[in-house]
Amino acid sequence: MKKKIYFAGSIRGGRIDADLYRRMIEYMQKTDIVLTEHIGRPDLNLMEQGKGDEDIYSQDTAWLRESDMVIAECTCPSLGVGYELAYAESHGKPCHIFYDSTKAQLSAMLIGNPYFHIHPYRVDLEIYEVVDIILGRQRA
Ligand code: 6K6
Repeated sequence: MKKKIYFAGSIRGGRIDADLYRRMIEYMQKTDIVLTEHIGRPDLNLMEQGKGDEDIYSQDTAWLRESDMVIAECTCPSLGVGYELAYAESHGKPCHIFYDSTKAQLSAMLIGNPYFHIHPYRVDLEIYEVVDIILGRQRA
């Protein structure tokens, strides 16, 4: 059965890592469903103009409840992603948090919470190895 993944990444917190989000989403989509594939889109700012904040909140919280797990990329700090992780925790969803340890220090409110699975990485390649394990994929 395909897993439903809620991918979380910064939007209003800054789009510096948008291309990394896109690569991670495409990698997960090889075998599973990413409910939030728009997070990796380069034209997201344009799309954002047409949507109200209340609609965004109710759609995203519905997707969080529907998801099998949350995978968050947290190198670029985002209030929205922090909120989503707390929301996912309160609904018992497994949460995997990636961050580039050469560029960022993760908040103590995430790294200090044993509920979260924390995955620091130094090069992007390490992300994909861990994603394979999380998604239960066989590696050749
Ligand atoms: C995008 C595409 C179409 O419409 C949009 C409008 N914006 C958002 N759409 C969906 N989710 C959003 C939007 N803005 C924030 N989020 C959610 O919050 C995402 O799931 C991200 O993981 C997180 C980012 O929060 P901020 O605080 O960095 O914006």
